[in-house]
Amino acid sequence: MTNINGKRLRERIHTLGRVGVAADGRRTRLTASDEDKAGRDLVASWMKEAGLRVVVDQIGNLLGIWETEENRGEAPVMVGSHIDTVINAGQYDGCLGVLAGLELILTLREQGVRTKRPIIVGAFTNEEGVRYSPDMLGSLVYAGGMSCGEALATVGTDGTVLGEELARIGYAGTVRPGFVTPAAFLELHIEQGPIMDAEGYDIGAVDRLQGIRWQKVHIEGAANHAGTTPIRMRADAGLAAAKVNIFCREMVGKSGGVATVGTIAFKPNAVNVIPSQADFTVDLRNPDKAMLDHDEELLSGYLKELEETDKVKITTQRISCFDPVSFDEGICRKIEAAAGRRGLKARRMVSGAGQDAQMLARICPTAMIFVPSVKGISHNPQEFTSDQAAENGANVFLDVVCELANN
Ligand code: HGY
Ligand code: MN
Ligand code: MN
Repeated sequence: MTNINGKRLRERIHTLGRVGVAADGRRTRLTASDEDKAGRDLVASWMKEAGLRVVVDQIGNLLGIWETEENRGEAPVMVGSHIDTVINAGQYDGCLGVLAGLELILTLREQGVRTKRPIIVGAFTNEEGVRYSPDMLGSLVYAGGMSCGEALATVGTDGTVLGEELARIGYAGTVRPGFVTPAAFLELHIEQGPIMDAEGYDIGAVDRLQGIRWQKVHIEGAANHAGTTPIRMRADAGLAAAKVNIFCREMVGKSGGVATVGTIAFKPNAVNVIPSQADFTVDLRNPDKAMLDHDEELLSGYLKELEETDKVKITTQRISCFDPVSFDEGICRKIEAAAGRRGLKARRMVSGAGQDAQMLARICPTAMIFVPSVKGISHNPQEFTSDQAAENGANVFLDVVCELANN
């Protein structure tokens, strides 16, 4: 049984993890930022060092291709994830999948193993969707779910244009996204939730992924004096925003979904002025499409009610809309069997997070492998996966990719 080089994988996770850490210790590599460039440059250098053909496509996806004289031209097995992060992020989200993908190729080359199919490892652009939305943008374009032109024209939360920023950091590639359709796609990722850690599982065979809906909400009220304005005369955009957040929490308590108001800004944002404007985002998710659609309808109805009761005007803009996805049953069985051969405890999992795999599933048989996140913490610098857990996942990843690349 071939094993990956655990020491090299660990070192690279920590080396990449140091990229984009500011003086205050916060790690942030937002898409197409200077910090993202630094991460991309590092991973591209490792891909080159591994002897891969490095390709950047027009949406900035960074791809390392391992092909031989014998297998050139065969549909490849693709692995990969992302190396962009949220704000003040952990160091495993996405990065583990990219680095373990590179590691398995390095291991196979070093052990003189040859596969019938080429293997490609990818780092997809803008998986997190914090600066530009929707999230999973690079893999969405790669899978043909959005035109490259439209994606490149996306305006970020900071007013920048994605295509211009990719050019500025030197990652405006020339190759058409989707230039090759994989025979299969497999992504290794941390669970980012508490289940596997709490229940003592080593490997998650991810067979489903929940649906995601993101929307921007703008509430227009009336600025007025915080002291002199009687309650009955207020059109308080800030209060209305708070009511929406509570409504969403109560709504998903009934539907079995989750809701998050992750960003919010008031205008004029002064301690003694009733907010005239509130701008915030709502992130709704549910593994059940019908429930998710219903929650969206309930929220839309509530916003109309709120306009009456709170004397405000409310407009919304949808910025992400992805239905739940089922992954490939055959690959999930391979993951479970490979874990069993290694004496690792495996269970089926549903991904609560959006993933690049959900986009690749549109064009080829796809699945994911999860490894545990201690206490389920993620999108937080406390995010942690033990060296052994990462190595277990990377070895099962290696086993399954080998099977897929030789069938
Ligand atoms: O939002 C998500 O689920 C992912 O981290 N982009
Ligand atoms: Mn991720
Ligand atoms: Mn993430």
